[in-house]
Amino acid sequence: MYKKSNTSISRRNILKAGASAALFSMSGLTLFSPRVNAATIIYNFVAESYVKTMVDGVNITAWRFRDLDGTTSGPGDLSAGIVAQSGDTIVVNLTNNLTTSIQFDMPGVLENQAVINPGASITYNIAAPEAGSYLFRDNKIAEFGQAMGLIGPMVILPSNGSQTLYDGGPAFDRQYTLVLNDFDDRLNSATANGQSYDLNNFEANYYFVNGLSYPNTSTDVDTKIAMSMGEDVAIRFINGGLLTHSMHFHGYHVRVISRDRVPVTDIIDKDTVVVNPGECVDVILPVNQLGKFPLHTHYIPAVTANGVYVNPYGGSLLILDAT
Ligand SMILES: [Cu+2]
Repeated sequence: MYKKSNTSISRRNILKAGASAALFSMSGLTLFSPRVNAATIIYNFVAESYVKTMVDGVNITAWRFRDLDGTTSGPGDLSAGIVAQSGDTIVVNLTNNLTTSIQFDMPGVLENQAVINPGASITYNIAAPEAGSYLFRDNKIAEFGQAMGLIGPMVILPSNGSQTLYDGGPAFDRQYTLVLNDFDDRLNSATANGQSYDLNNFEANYYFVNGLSYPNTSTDVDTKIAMSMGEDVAIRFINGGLLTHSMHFHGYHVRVISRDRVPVTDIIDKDTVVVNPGECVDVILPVNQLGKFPLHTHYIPAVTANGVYVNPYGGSLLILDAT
């Protein structure tokens, strides 16, 4: 993939996957209207088991957070996501519909919370923190819930309504949120069958951006990075998985603005950005040429789907499309 050219992404491949839902954008990430006054925003989430169809047609039992209100779903194939302004009050009503207990967790915001037993609900009143990108997840058995898919993004915009990555931070013309994670289908199968699985044996074979694998990443409006010449595009990488991904840009260089909301002071132009497990990395991509280029992890197994490489389908690879 390192030298892959845009011409190898065929029009046929791009079109055949069809259109996917765009609820994170539709719900307000890209359409977010800045407010002068703080608001209270209510999210009604469940944690549940479901069957997720992989890009190669294989069905896998997974876990997810799902927004019961539907219209406020997560980006791409993720079914829960939070968007608010700093200073808002975020109310999360979370019901655990799994048969095992969970522990809701937002690193840096909401930690060491009470366990939610099967069938139980807990309401969290969260003061929306400083602007930036955040991960929420299950932390009951560290990493296990994440490996099953219990993750979601939270995007906090500045309280002053400015279209910047943080208060006083760099402005952007449009923004995308890319949540990274990975499945080891043996772990999913064991869990579905009520068996335990040793995370030391975790070896992923399906890889996702916003819950999608290539080529479905290239037709989803939340996940395909559509850009216009001259824009500064903000990309928020949120790694909800167990693997480190070095996200590699073809065609462009980006500036790393912050890691876990800590501004990066020594900003240089890079074509590869490391995103560690649990980490949120915000970058700005200045669009200085037209064309279609891939953005993919340099952890090469992760551009496959159960060992199959890119054609006809793959993993954590998406398309940058500047028109
Ligand atoms: Cu490449």
